[in-house]
Amino acid sequence: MTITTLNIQGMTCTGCVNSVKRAVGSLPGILQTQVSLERSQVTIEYNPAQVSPEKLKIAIMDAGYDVKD
Ligand code: 9UX
Repeated sequence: MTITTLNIQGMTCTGCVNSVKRAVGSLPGILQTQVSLERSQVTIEYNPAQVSPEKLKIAIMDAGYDVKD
């Protein structure tokens, strides 16, 4: 398994946190998702055979948030 942390722009309330969690959680191969509103970060544990950082990024951007590299 692999863990990555992405920096998110545009999360302003706990509703946003839940939206990001839901968007990431809808992908295959996600084991655990932790979102920090304070740090504007999401930490995701995933199976690299099933999902890639690029797919994680696209899912978050589709949900309406920006991902900073
Ligand atoms: Mo809170 Mo975020 O009302 O997209 S859900 S601002």
